[in-house]
Amino acid sequence: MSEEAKVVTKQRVAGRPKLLVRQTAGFVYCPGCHEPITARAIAEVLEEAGMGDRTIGVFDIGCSSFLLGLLDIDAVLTPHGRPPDMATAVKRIYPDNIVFTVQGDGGLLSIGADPLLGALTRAEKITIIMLNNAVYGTTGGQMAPTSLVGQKTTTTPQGRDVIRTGFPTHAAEMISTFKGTAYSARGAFNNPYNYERTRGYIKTAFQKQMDKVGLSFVEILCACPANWRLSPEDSLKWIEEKMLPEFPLGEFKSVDKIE
Ligand SMILES: Cc1ncc(C[n+]2csc(CCOP(=O)(O)OP(=O)(O)O)c2C)c(N)n1
Ligand code: SF4
Ligand SMILES: [Mg+2]
Repeated sequence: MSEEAKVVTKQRVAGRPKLLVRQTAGFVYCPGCHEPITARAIAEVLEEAGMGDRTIGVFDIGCSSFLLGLLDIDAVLTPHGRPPDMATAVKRIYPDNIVFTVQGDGGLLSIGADPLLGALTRAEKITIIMLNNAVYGTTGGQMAPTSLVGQKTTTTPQGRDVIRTGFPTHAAEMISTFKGTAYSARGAFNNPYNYERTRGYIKTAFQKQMDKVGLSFVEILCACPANWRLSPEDSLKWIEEKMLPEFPLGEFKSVDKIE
């Protein structure tokens, strides 16, 4: 083997971030679920910033709560919907640490709408990460505020009907309208390019918090093959064809100062 080839062979292109806990006793997530990818993105960003020992994650009840076991950082688990309240307290006690929440779309936009509104109104210097899988995943795929018009869920078996149940909530756009919001973006994990982009959004959101600008928010479109009743591959198509037209990706607000 030539010297050049040896270098290429040894070059490491991917690996497990140190803050990502090796799963030895089985993996709780369903095959094809995108939620655990969030842990990898967070671990990579924190490792790069050298902030692993100065970050506190606040986790909600829901499938996202299992991220707590994937990340080697300090963490709190709250009652359902309460992470913004808990994160407010934690951040005020540890103002120089990164404090973030991870919540489902149900946990943030319906059950937890009140804590969200409070944190937005007070312009808390926390980061909220919301996993949008268009259903209540944990409890069996009921309609969430983000369910698409016509989407069949266990509580809308004929499809979401706008007369009875209204329209999907666009969290990233809504949160960007609050004065106290420093950053709001929407990403997805449906392909490597979008993974990189979304990791960048998380990095920027944490940076806005470290710069003490205001509240930062990242919404992430996540496949839930188990409740969508699709294969992991067809779930990627569903994101591409159904979710992306309704929930466009990008940054909706990014400011360095709130005045
Ligand atoms: C106050 C309260 N209401 C309802 C529940 C039941 N519950 C647990 S998880 C969940 C839905 C979670 O859905 P979502 O937040 O979208 O997270 P996902 O599982 O989809 O990631 C519900 C309704 C609860 N535990 N506590
Ligand atoms: S129910 Fe859905 S969100 Fe929960 S682990 Fe399974 S695929 Fe993921
Ligand atoms: Mg959900």
